[in-house]
Amino acid sequence: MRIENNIILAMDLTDPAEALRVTGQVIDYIDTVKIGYPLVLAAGIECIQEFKEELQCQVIADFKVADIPETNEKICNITFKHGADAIIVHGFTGPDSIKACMDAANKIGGEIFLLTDMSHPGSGKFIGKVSEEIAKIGVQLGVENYVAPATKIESLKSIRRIVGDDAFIISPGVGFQGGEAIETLKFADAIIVGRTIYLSRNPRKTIKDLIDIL
Ligand code: NUP
Repeated sequence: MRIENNIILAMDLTDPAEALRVTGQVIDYIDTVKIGYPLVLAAGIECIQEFKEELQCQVIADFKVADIPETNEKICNITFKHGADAIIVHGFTGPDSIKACMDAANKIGGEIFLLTDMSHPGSGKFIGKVSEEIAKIGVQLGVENYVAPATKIESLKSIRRIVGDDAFIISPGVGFQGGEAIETLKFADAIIVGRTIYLSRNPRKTIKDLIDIL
């Protein structure tokens, strides 16, 4: 996936009109928006198509898919049918569950991002302990895209080492969660930024200033 300016906006505002308005303010600078449960549960899954049509952007659905293979397949099919270009999938569920998402994506021409480790402090308790194994399973399955945390540079680095330079890594946790953009982009292909942009007084200036330092 090619991502303009290596920045993905995480749009987690829950007022649908506001979400569209604020995204519209920065869309000159980016072409990829990540939409997850906060907005989709508030606005309905049709918001994916609405964003794509109104803003001409790519949409990554952050549904952290984590079920049995048969259910994962259904979740992916519905998500892609509603216009998502890619979907984020948990890796801790194991290879069969991941594979079901890959198959669904391949059928429809969509992409999956495999979530290897998470950015919040509590992630050290469980997922952080198996993140390298998750990345290795991804490599064995032929997964091309990964999510790894900006708040844990050592984890991001080791995941990059495992998945290789040809893999595409996107990284959340820059800004509000403490991750640093320039350092993160040494190991990731794009950063995911939410509150720093959408809660800013001037989202357009904030994103332009961020791009200027990258
Ligand atoms: O490990 C993860 N950390 C994380 O923050 C995996 C994620 N998908 N996210 C998401 O990235 C989170 O749900 C939010 O949508 C975005 C980060 O937003 P912010 O902390 O920049 O506001």
